[in-house]
Amino acid sequence: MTMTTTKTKTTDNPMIRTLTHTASGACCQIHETGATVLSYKDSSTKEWLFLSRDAVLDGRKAVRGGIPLVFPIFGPSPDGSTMPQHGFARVNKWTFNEASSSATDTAESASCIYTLDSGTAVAGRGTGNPWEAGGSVLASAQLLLKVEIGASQLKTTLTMTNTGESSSSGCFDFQALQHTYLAVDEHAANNGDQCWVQGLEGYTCTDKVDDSKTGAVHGKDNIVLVGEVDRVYAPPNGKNECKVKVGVGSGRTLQLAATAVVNGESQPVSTVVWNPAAAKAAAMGDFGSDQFVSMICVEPGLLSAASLEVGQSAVLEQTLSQV
Ligand code: TA6
Repeated sequence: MTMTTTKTKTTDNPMIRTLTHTASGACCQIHETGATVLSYKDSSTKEWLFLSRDAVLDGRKAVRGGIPLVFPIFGPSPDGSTMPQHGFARVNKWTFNEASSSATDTAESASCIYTLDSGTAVAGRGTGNPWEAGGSVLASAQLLLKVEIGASQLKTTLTMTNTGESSSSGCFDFQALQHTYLAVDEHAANNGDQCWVQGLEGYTCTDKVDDSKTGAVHGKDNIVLVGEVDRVYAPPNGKNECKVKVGVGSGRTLQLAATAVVNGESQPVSTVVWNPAAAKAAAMGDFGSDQFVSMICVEPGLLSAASLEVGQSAVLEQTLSQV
């Protein structure tokens, strides 16, 4: 692997690159599988992201932690399709863009770019869907992730472009989400005073653990983690941007802001809050069974119906910052 000009360097694992912001010392690590940001350490070397101690980092499966990218489906595939849960973006090797003109290292930030062309995706396309390799209806997209870091900010911008030839493939429907795993200090995920989500007032909840709570409109109270939590919060009409504060232990608070634009038009961003709790953590081979107390997933996504015509693009941008 040649040294690049983007202040990135490979680590012991050649699939992982380190991006450094020279001016502040902040740095992040990115795995080529799924262009998954594994780690972001701010200028004080504080780690903001959670990565399971049992995460698989040899490219065989999606990374359990960091910021896996979910595309073109969120959740299990619809009937008839065999595409794995959360789609193919996070399970394929993305290309680091060596010559990327945006690879910069200035006083404010450092950045780099990874890309994936759906036609080169060898995993996770499944059958019975427009992404099926050699299928009759072939959708094609270029995915581009720009990772930008500063002293105490991590921005991940996912751009999705319909690269189909109008003759061979047309419009496709999609969902996209940044499956962000935040680290929680002092094993405090189940301590509502230390770990919480604030800012989803007026959002409508879909509760995948307790269906009786589905449809409720969230009030002013903080969302806290009691047992397994797996909820999708859809914004009220007119509130497209996601902007939440997250308590991450030790009295620290992060802000997570996210926007979505499809073909130039702002779209509503839903927010997923997830913690597997003990039983589900133990059932996942790549999740340290006692580590559920050290993480909270807060995941901004474009989950309402969206589609791209040939040549159109969508952008899902997430910014994590210190409050
Ligand atoms: O984060 C929300 C969610 O959809 C949960 O339902 C849970 O399945 C989680 O994603 C992890 O999914 P994964 O396919 O990465 O094991």
